[in-house]
Amino acid sequence: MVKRDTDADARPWQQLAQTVLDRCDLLAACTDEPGRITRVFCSPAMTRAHAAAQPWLEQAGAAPRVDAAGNLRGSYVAPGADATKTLVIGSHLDSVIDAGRYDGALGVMIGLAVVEALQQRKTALPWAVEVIGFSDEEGVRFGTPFLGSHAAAGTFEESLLLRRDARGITVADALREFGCDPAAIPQCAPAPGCELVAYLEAHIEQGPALELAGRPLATVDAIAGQSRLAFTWRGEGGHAGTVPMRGRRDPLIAASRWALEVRRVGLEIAGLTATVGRATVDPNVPNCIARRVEMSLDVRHADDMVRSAATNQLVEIAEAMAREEGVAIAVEHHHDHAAIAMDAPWNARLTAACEGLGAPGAALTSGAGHDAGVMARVTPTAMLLIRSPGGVSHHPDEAVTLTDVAAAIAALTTAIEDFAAAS
Ligand code: HGY
Ligand code: MN
Ligand code: MN
Repeated sequence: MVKRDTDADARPWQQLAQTVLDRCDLLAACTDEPGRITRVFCSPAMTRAHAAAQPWLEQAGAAPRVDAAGNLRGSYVAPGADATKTLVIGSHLDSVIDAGRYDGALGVMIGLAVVEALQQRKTALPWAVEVIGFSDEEGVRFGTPFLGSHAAAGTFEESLLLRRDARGITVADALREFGCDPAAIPQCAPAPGCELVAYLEAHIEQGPALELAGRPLATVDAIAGQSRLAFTWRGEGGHAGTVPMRGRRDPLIAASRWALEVRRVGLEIAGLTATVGRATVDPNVPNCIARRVEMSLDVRHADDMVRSAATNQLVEIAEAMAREEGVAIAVEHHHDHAAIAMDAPWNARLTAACEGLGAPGAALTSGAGHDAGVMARVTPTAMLLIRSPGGVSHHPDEAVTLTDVAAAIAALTTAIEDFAAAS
């Protein structure tokens, strides 16, 4: 798609894109679960991913380091650039469980490719360009996402260090085991006198919109807000063969009735997504009535008021159904992230760059959360979404095309060059 007068102009972008895809394949092999891609915060697989990527950063003149929050960072300071000002381009290196190979990793590798392209083109850069592979965007291990980007943005709440994973390990201990010093997390943010000039993130769209529209790329006008909660129902349990059906206090029935309501509310409210993605049953054996059931809830909407009202409605429905079924219920609010708009001037630059590549089109609202949603609170931030063939993500079938990745590298490089020329 890199539309140029001659194919020769497209070749450098295609070569960079091929390297990006090859590197994503190598990172995919860095997994905590052989046979599928799972790479969580501060895990052995993350150590291996850092070991794989550090030489790539080194070769690009972007001195690699791992910061106190486990983020992999490489800063390229061009001759004559003011190192106190930094444009950051990146995404996350962690994954969900049984993930695809492009969610996160592609954006980090595209960031590195842009640094390489800027050097190949001998672009004069007035500021440093830093590539960041954030340590935890998905929140799989500790249930709270964006640990790495909150540290880089300076918005990390110390209480997060006390969060425990399924084995009872705290965030602080996980960082120490990973070789990081949690006490130094404040130093992940820009030092006094230093400035973040912008944050840019390339990311797969993770949905069907671009493929349906026949578009390779899109900017993002806003990232939808998201709420994550955990619901726990408790009942009496008992023997499946001796407890009469009438009068049972079965938490699995209460939870299952509620899950259907989650879908009903999600269908009724335009633009809302409401998802039960995880369910656990205790003791989870066929001849026992459930004693305890836990379900997750993920609610998203571009309008925070709508999201909050829908979340409250689903809590009230859960409580009412628990009373009807004679079981106890507890609700934990794990995470609330407000919707946030992307930077209009940067979107204009990226839109112009996409148009120059023959890839025009309106911005999309991102239902998926991103580290950009954290960075946008502290610096001008923009995203570039890349077509997801099949619209699949958080799934091994995640895909991208070489041509679209080449277009993304070209668009980001062009937009950065425009910004540098105007700086
Ligand atoms: O859940 C999300 O939106 C992102 O993939 N972490
Ligand atoms: Mn994801
Ligand atoms: Mn992602």
